[in-house]
Amino acid sequence: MSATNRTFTMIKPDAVANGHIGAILNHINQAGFRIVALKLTRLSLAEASEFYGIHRERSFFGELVEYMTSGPIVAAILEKDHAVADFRTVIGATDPAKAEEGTIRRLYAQSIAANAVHGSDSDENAAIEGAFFFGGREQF
Ligand code: 3AN
Repeated sequence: MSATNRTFTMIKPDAVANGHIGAILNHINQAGFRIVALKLTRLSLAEASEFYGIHRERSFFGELVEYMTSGPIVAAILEKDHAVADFRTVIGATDPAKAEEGTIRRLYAQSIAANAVHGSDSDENAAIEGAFFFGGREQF
């Protein structure tokens, strides 16, 4: 997939369980992102460990993997100019208590671990993360 104008997101287990899929997808569309790929799925322990491999040495890695496998998630590839940076603005800070008013995490997140959504932190990771979940025929 082409980088620079695409990012990858997950609606995390807390937000799915709390019935926020529709509101969050609407928020994403209203912010000007086009949905390129979309699925409801559940990560295995092995998949979550691979996806978050960059955080393997962090103290919260076990908690993160356990949490991300606790229920279904929505995975999506999103398209917009400056997608990675603009989506980070739309979701807000990692800790929802520090996230700006009106951001997805401020509106829908529970805690720093259960923080409602993931957003890629670079074009390179957006491409890797999108390819982790979606084949070419699942991207539109
Ligand atoms: P972001 O998702 O804002 O880029 P990262 O990359 O620092 O944040 O962290 C990845 C994920 O790890 C976060 N989305 C969050 O779910 C979890 N996480 C980060 N810091 C903590 C922490 N101190 N305790 C528990 N989970 C954390």
